[in-house]
Amino acid sequence: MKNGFPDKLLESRSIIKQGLYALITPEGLVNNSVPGFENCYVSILSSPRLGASFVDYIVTLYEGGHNKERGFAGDADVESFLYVVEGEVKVIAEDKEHTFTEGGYIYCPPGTKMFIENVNKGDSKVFLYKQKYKELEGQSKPWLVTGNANDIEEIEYEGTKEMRIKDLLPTDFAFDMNFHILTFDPGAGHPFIETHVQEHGAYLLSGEGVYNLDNEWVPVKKGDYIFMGPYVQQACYAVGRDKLSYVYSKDCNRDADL
Ligand code: UGY
Ligand code: MN
Repeated sequence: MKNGFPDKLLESRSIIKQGLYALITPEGLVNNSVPGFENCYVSILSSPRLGASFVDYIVTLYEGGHNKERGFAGDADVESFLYVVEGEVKVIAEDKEHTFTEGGYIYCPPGTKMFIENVNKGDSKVFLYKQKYKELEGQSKPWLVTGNANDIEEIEYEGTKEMRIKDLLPTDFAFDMNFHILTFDPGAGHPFIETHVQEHGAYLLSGEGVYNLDNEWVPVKKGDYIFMGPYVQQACYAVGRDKLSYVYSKDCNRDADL
């Protein structure tokens, strides 16, 4: 449910550039009825319709909300990932039960479904992802991974101590993508404007900043979502008093297709 009739002119910070980049702010999100999700507010963020090769979702699970019957993803060639933004969720995958609080995450390899349930007294919020897994000849398959970002040590990014990264998944060729968390101290920024073949879907966990997307500087803050397509220029500065941090996906460990 949104806020009813507005008392001001309608406005939006969202920017959509199909295939290039998108900033999607929380005010514009709508509920998508996705089979399997019960008592949840599900917003599809990136998708192939936007030009992404993956699908991202931000899902609020209301008290008792779940996807525990049909399950999420799990097609033979589809891998998936869940990150808990707030609350507490139970996930059953490969017949094992896991409970995750804020910062908790699970990666499910191709063919593994996730059965998700909110076990918090109030709402829980999760960032979800799925994409087609790209096999590598002679390489073993990826495996189920669980963890909590709060237990992972930060590493300086490209020699910048004010900007730090965490790798959430193993750096192993079995995996064709990784999830990371980048954190910027107030005033810190990328050491250079990146231009690379990989795509990102990023959910802002804290802080405020200005983000360079295709050489346009746009204000961003906690709760925003950014899609960055292949080769789009990208970098940011953290502004304000809090650290800016975001969790994001990045394809890796594979050659470019011809
Ligand atoms: O890993 C990355 O490519 C990351 N530094 N990109 C980004 O923050 N936009
Ligand atoms: Mn990047």
